[in-house]
Amino acid sequence: NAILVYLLCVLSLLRPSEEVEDVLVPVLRDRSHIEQTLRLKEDAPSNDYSAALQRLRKIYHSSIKPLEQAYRYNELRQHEISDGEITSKPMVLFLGPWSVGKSSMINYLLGLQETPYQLYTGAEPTTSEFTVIMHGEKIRSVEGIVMAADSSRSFSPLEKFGQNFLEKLVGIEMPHKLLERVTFVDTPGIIENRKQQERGYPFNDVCQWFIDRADLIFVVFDPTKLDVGLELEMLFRQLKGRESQIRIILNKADSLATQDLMRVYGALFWSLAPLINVTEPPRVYVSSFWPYDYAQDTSRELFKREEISLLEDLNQVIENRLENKIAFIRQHAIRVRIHALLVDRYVQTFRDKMTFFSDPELVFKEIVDDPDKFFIFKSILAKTNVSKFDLPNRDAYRDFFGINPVGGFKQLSAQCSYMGGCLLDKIEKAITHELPGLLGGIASGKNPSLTSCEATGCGETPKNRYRKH
Ligand SMILES: Nc1nc2c(ncn2[C@@H]2O[C@H](COP(=O)(O)OP(=O)(O)OP(=O)(O)O)[C@@H](O)[C@H]2O)c(=O)[nH]1
Ligand SMILES: [Mg+2]
Repeated sequence: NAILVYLLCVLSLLRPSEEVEDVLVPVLRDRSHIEQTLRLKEDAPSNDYSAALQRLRKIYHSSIKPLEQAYRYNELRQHEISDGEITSKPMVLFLGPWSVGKSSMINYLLGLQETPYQLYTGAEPTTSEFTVIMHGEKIRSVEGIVMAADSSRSFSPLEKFGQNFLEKLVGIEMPHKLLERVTFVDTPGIIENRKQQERGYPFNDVCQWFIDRADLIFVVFDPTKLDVGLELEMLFRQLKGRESQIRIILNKADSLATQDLMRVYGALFWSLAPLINVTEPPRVYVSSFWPYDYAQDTSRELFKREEISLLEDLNQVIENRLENKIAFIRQHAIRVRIHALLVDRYVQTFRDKMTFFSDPELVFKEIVDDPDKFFIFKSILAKTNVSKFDLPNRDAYRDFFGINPVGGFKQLSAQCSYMGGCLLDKIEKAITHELPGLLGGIASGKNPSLTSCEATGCGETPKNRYRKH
């Protein structure tokens, strides 16, 4: 390799100087609107913000986690919330087919082009790693194994995808005003003819992990290759339920004439319509998100306006980060509560059916095989404030009790202590009073304090974590 590099250096020195001058240097576009729209000049998050985060952490540890542990919620959903996840910055995820311009877009947003730290880009599939670009005091790259081992980061749960995957995970830390507010995640582009096992790690599961946690998901397309294949279909299936986070980007719009662009826009909707199962069409941004000037004779004005709308969208996510986090924890608390109520019901039914002569295994098998016969799920629905859409899959409980025998659980009525009160009461108080109170505190610009649900007018069902404008 050293010889090759040496030869290349010698060759480049031998090239006539006129030839070097002939090379067209691409003109970089002005980036001032990025700083302006994202308000990067303003100060970093205030003390109030970190105080509210601390309060949120405290509510989680005192009111939600004890119930989560008592009923082993983590075994059902594999979603334990770490401190890193509570304090983490909003995450913006870039997905899409290969070579559509995902890495170029991140380079552009962060102004990394022509610097030694720019992400690799190229006309062939280039990004092969899940790359997390985050804030740090100095520029350095962090290996996946290190990121997963550090429990103060929100990426430690990724360890479960195996060592092969950790090899394909990298972090890049750098001091940057925008990264003080958000974290970007670049992903390897989807290649339609590649099978999952060829990657050596569960690509879809990893994508799902990031999709579940992202605050904003940019699905990027290239107008010259709009074919929808099995991989992309799979991706959209995974995006179900996160529709309000999805933004579709028709990138490289400057590579087509306006009329062609219109046709491609129509074709994009046509091919995506069967994949997105919502009544409201997703927001599509048509522009060219790269650092260089738009091609001649293209709709510059439109591209620029589209870009500013996208930046405003991103800014909304930054501004709403605390509200989103609280809503996320509250949604989690609602799920934990329902899980605890269900396990309690299973335990109760089991105890009622057991007689001195019955075989505990057979009795419980009958219950877990057909919970409807014993009105387990129905009785939970009859409780106030439980939506049927929040109920977990009943088959999941067969697996759950396979690992966690029913005899190991106490009933909810026994989960009380003289000093600490009852676990169920605590989580209900968090859902209806404490978390909405925190939200109310932010909304009115006051210091976060405890207010009641009536004062904030909150409902039981969590609102969209993020609303489109
Ligand atoms: N004309 C034009 N070309 C672009 C634009 N954005 C990116 N490109 C080019 O498209 C090619 C692919 O860009 P990348 O940023 O590497 O694409 P990617 O989506 O990260 O690709 P993978 O990492 O392979 O999935 C590069 O040659 C870029 O120079 C754009 O807005 N307009
Ligand atoms: Mg890339």
